[in-house]
Amino acid sequence: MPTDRTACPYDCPEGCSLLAEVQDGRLTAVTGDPANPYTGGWVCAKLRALPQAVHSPERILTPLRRAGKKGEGRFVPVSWAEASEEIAGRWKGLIARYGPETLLPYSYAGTMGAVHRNCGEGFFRALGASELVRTLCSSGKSAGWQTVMGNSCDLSPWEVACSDLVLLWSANLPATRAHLIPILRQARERGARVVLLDVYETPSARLADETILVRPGSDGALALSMLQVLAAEGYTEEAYLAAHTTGWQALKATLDRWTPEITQVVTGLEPETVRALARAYGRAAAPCIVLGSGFSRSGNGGETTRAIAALPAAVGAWAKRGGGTYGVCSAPNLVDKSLLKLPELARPGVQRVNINQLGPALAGEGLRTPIHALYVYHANPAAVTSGQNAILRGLAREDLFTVVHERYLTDTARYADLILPAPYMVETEDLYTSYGYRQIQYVRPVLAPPGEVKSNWEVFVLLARAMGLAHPLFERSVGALCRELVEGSPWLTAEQKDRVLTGEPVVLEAPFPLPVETADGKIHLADPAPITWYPPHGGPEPFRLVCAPAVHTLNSSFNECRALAALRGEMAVRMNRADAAALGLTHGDRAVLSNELGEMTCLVSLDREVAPGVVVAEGVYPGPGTVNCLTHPRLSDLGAATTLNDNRVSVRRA
Ligand SMILES: Nc1nc2c(c(=O)[nH]1)N[C@H]1C(S)=C(S)[C@@H](COP(=O)(O)OP(=O)(O)OC[C@H]3O[C@@H](n4cnc5c(=O)[nH]c(N)nc54)[C@H](O)[C@@H]3O)O[C@H]1N2
Ligand SMILES: Nc1nc2c(c(=O)[nH]1)N[C@H]1C(S)=C(S)[C@@H](COP(=O)(O)OP(=O)(O)OC[C@H]3O[C@@H](n4cnc5c(=O)[nH]c(N)nc54)[C@H](O)[C@@H]3O)O[C@H]1N2
Ligand SMILES: [Mo]
Repeated sequence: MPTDRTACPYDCPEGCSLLAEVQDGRLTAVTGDPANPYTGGWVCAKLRALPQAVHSPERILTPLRRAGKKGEGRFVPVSWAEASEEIAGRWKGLIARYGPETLLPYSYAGTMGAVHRNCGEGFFRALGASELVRTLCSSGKSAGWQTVMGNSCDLSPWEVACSDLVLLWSANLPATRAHLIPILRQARERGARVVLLDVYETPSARLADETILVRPGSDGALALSMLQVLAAEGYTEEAYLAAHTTGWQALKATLDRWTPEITQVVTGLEPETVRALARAYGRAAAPCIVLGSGFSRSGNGGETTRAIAALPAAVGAWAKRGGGTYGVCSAPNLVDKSLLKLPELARPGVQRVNINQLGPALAGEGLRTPIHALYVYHANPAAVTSGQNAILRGLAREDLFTVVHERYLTDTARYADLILPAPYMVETEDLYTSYGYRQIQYVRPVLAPPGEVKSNWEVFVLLARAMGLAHPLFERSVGALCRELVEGSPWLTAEQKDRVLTGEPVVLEAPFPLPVETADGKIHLADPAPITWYPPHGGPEPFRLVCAPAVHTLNSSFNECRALAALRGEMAVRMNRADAAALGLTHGDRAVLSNELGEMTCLVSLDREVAPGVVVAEGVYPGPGTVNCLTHPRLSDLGAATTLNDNRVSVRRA
């Protein structure tokens, strides 16, 4: 069967290269492209189900205008000409009345393609719209890393095979990093020990020799305790610290505050467990921390990342093959996207709205200019963003003109005044760079878009004309933009650029040892102040709610796929068995989770061990009353990031 090259566009560190099998104009199968040495021939269940999503009868194929109440989901087809005239007319009227800041774009990562993900930023900057601060995912982790490591990259995933002690820290490989599993097996075959540090026994426990269940939000205290033991027992590499770090003496002077006995009240861990972990870390030849992001979505997520980032420096792990961290910043920006984002057009002092605070923004809280027009593209805030009830109230506002560019009727699209039909990646041209390793791939469409579907780029070109925007960006083609991005890359050789432009996936090796990319070339352990720990946001309710990724969906993507939804099953929370027993709950019962923001009813699952006092909700389900009705729009300490794992709830029988 003939196949065409394509690539996974989803927001996942794996960045898989794919082969698409097309028969009579239909996508019939998606497999892994062996030309990518990391992701090879294996592909996840989500992508195997892609043909079903692409050819689903539920797809939106024409522009639609709302015909019922907001949220009701009744729409009638209109032409692109009518839709674009209406958008331009409404926007021009609102801009004349309130100024351009009344227009708020809302996008995140439905597609990771360089052109389709980023071109809207240039478009809205050219209009002078409110700026969206896009910190929905792991910006707390990035900001904490940045203070210690600057722009340094960490390991490529295959280098984990050289480690002799792997800590899977807040990372669930079967859900989010499946191609690391065979690499971890290689490491174990060579004698490596693997320890999982999570708040519940995820499927990654099967890959580990030991599982340590930590209290959410306590990881920074745990890391500082490990540093205390390493320093007190002589496991630190003083020569490495002296040559490659600043601030070690200042940090060391604080460590007596963080003995395993003192931090036990925070971590809930036996001091001997922490001591044994620290000693194993100190004795390992090349310890590697595979760092996920769940822990960082907390009020103290940035500072916690600083504490974890200090560990490899303390033992000189970066100087050893396989030592260090994987999962924080595993690829530099291989291409410069300013071509699409047009940062030079950003108006000084323009109104900024944090992506996590859409609910408050739509209620006008803290804004100079009220938002009267919202344009949502490749994002589904009614499902994925904290503060769901406030968002739904905002979206229901009669004086808000909402346009949603989508593939099917998401929770957000239900509230649109106009819906514009969007493509799957097999119908578009784009350039993909993975954030989990150094990979770049240029992709051409393998199918014609169905109906009247238009890509993000095509819509912005159309709207630029309708709005009278004369910027030269919108005169170009996607192919020309991809070519310019590739040709401008300082990371690729001329030969690699040619290979990229023919559609081959190109994977780059990282240098060893990795350069420390800070202004002074040093790792900073006490800048601006020694690394510390402080409590997460918390709240009065007895349980801490943690949101974890589901294996069969990706955020709210793939909710459109019936087969995957069936595999994932009904909405449920996992909890600690003793906690459940104390509430009279058994496996399969229904419970109500509540706090001051909202209420959610779902199944209780007791099939996996969960740290005491924790409830875990995997996945993002459709509909109101889902988990983000319980999560606050509060921001993290560093990076103004989501704190969706830092919320308290009460639990009772339904
Ligand atoms: N199948 C699937 N794949 C995905 C996604 C998905 O939803 N499903 N999401 C995609 C996206 S957008 C991203 S950002 C990436 C990464 O997605 P992430 O959500 O960052 O997932 P992980 O890196 O696996 O880390 C999550 C783990 O952190 C744990 N955790 C939560 N709080 C704490 C804590 O305080 N301490 C500790 N030690 N652990 C904690 C959770 O229990 C969970 O097992 O994956 C991408 N890939
Ligand atoms: N409770 C809870 N909340 C979460 C998470 C969680 O695990 N649990 N995960 C968090 C994380 S890590 C992240 S990164 C965010 C993700 O938040 P989002 O980036 O909003 O991700 P998705 O839910 O995947 O929604 C993306 C939407 O884009 C659409 N789309 C895809 N491609 C295109 C395209 O080319 N054009 C257009 N116009 N639309 C397209 C898809 O159909 C889909 O509806 O959610 C966060 N929220
Ligand atoms: Mo994410």
